Amino acid sequence: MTGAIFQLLKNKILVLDGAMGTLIQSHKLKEADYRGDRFASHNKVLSGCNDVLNLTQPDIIDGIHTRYLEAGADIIETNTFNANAVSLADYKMEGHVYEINFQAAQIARKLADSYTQSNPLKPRFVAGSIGPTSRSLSISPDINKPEYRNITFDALSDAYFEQIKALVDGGVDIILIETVFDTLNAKAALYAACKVFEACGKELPVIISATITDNAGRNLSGQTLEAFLCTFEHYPLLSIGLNCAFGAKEMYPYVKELSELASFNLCIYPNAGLPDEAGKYNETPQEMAALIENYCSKNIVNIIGGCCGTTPEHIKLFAEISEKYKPRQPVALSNDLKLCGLECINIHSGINFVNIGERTNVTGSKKFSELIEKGDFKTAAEIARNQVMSGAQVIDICMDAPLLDARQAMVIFLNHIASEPDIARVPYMIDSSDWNVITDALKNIQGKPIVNSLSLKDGEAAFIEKAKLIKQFGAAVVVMCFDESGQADTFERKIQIAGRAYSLLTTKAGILPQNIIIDPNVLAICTGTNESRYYAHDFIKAVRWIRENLPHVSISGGVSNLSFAFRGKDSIRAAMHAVFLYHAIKAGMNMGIVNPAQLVLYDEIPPALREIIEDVLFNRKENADELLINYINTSEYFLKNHAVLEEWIGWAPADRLRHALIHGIDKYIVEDTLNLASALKNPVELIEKNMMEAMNTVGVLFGEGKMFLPQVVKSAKVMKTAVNALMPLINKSQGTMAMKDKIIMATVKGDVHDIGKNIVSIVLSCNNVTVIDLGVMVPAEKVVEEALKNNAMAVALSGLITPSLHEMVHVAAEMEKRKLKIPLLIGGAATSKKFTALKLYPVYSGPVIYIKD
Ligand code: THG
Repeated sequence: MTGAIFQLLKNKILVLDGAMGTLIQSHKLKEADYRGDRFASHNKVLSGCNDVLNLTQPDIIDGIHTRYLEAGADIIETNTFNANAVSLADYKMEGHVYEINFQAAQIARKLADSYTQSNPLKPRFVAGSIGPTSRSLSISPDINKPEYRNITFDALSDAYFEQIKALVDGGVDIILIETVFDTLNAKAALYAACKVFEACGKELPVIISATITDNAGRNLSGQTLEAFLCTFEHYPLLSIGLNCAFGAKEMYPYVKELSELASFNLCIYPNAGLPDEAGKYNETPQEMAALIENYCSKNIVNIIGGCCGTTPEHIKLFAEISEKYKPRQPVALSNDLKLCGLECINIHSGINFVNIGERTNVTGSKKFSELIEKGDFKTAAEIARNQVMSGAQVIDICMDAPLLDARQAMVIFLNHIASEPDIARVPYMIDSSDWNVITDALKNIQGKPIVNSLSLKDGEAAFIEKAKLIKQFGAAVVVMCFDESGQADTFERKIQIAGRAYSLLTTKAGILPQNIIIDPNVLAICTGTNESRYYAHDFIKAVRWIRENLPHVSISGGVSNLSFAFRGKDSIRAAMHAVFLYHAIKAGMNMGIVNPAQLVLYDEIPPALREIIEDVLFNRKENADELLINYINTSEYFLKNHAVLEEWIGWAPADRLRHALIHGIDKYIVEDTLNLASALKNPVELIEKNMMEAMNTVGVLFGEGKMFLPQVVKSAKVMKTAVNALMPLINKSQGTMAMKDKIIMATVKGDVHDIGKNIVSIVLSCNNVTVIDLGVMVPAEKVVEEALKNNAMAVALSGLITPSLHEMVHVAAEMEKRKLKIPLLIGGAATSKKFTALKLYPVYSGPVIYIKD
């Protein structure tokens, strides 16, 4: 039966039922009805406790299911949304969880079976409804105590276990984890479901359905839809979904987005419109059916149904619609490593390097360690923030220190930073040699983190067992090249262990290769031992072998380990790291634990020093170590130490501006920009000449692999700061000339890049155009609405990444649909003349113009 529904969904859109609560309300039940005979003397008010009705008014629940089955629902939901111990405690009914769920499942089971029997061609299914409870694992209920939670992962998953066990015993076909406002709560539910499946010896299909609570398309705990999806991609869900919160109309852009991303079926069951002033959902069956038909006709859904305010009349129309259209085809799961915190990063082959901030590590930073020991988590969080601001795309968090309760420190720190969106945005790497610290961490992180690390040092059995748990939590994993006989320090040992670990993880633990990160051990060089002369080169050779022989893995390492012999000499260490990374990245290393604030450019290192470092790394000269130490002791580069990195401060303003842009340093950028602009009649010249020249250099360096993406992003951020500082001057230089025409500008949905667009916007402003800049991640519907509302003379779209092209086609089609005739201007790195001509021109009948620069 359970495989049947997967099969059925390949060819058919299935219909889920409508609201339970709305129909219960229509019975206008009184307190005495809720209580029935059974709970007549219960010591707490029961009105509103819909779940208890399974025991006290089973006929009413039976009747509601019957109406939905009659209407044509393929799947009916048990009346158990709040039937867990946490929620039922509000009514002092927590002692009846098992009974309520079992009974609810039985009521639905019997009806579904009898309908299936009477028409075997239309099998009916029962989904056990699991609500989110009113508590959140990711959000503190007390703003003064960001690390505080009113429930733990274990307590919540225990409560879910009890509920799910009863539902399974009662005979449900599907586990439906719905109205997810906090992804960590849903993780606890899925974790419990897996435990139940293990206990019962059978696995049921699972659906997880999120509810979006803001217009940015995020859930309450701040995750984007893409991150929400990424969190569950390790599990073979029957379907991912969206329910509640919005009506079918408002849900459109989010359904579209999920439909383009999800490798699962997609289930939607919106409310009957938005609530009116009385909180009632009034969209009629016909109105809502038209919107649902729009989804079906576009083939972007697999399961349709209704949430708040929907009735059997709605479902009847949905059932008719579902017969007319083919279901959506799920997207193939990619081979890219995807990670997420509140936001998702997709480490595809176009990204040459991901940097992981090393400073939130008690053994790697004295400052961090002191703060954690003092219990000053707030200031410790600033170190995390600094890492992210300096370009870390992941942060490595380590609390392993002899005098610290690492488990406790890890959980407090994680909960603390969970309420800092500019930190929690990025995925975490949990760095510990204590397995308990890792499992505690996994229970306190929403999104998809990296476990750092597993190794074969305790043998295969322990390795596989831990790997399976990591898989269950959906994390990626770093494998250190250690085995039963210790650390791999030669090329041969590194690749032997890497290959062995890869094959065990993929064949015995079911981990996908893209979720494996191999760390071939960066070891300290120049330590005086003969072995250390080979460490760097063997690492780089191992990287190349792994890249060529272990498909789809990532390769990482603790880069700062390399230069331990030069502790305290930060500028020389930074130079060594830069040269090392330049070669390791070329060989295929795509991630590294680094201090992102201290990355320097390969090209900026004095050639003589670069050559000496390369002699050391590749063991090219007998006395290479000596030469390096000599250089350090005598050269200006070292003598100046930090000063060398700040030498540019004495340069002429235009050179300073250029340096700051290329290096992504925002410290003096406003001051320098304003200074230079004040000498110009037309401040725009500063952008057109100096700034664009610097940004072109960044582009060239990036193209040559001499800058990593995070560095480019840092440069772009500084560019933006500079442009913002110029804005008031530019506005002033235009005087009070009246603005004549309006242009709508937007970076399309799914894309956040807007530096280029902002520059274009300034240039246009200087030419007497009123620019209405809608910002980034703008849905097509919004672009068109604003264009109509403002009677715009043109729409200009920008996009930097490839998926944006697809979105632009969508905008063009939307403009055509709404009968716009104004020019559509297209720009941004991902776009081209060819794309504009072949993909956009045919879709839109107004002028379509590609803007190169
Ligand atoms: N592989 C994996 N994980 C790792 C490592 C690795 N985690 C830890 C470590 N190695 C990577 N992290 C660091 C962090 C800091 C330093 C080195 C490696 C470092 N810190 C300065 C020092 O000790 O001199 C601290 C200076 C200060 O106190 O500010 O060098 O290889 N998977």
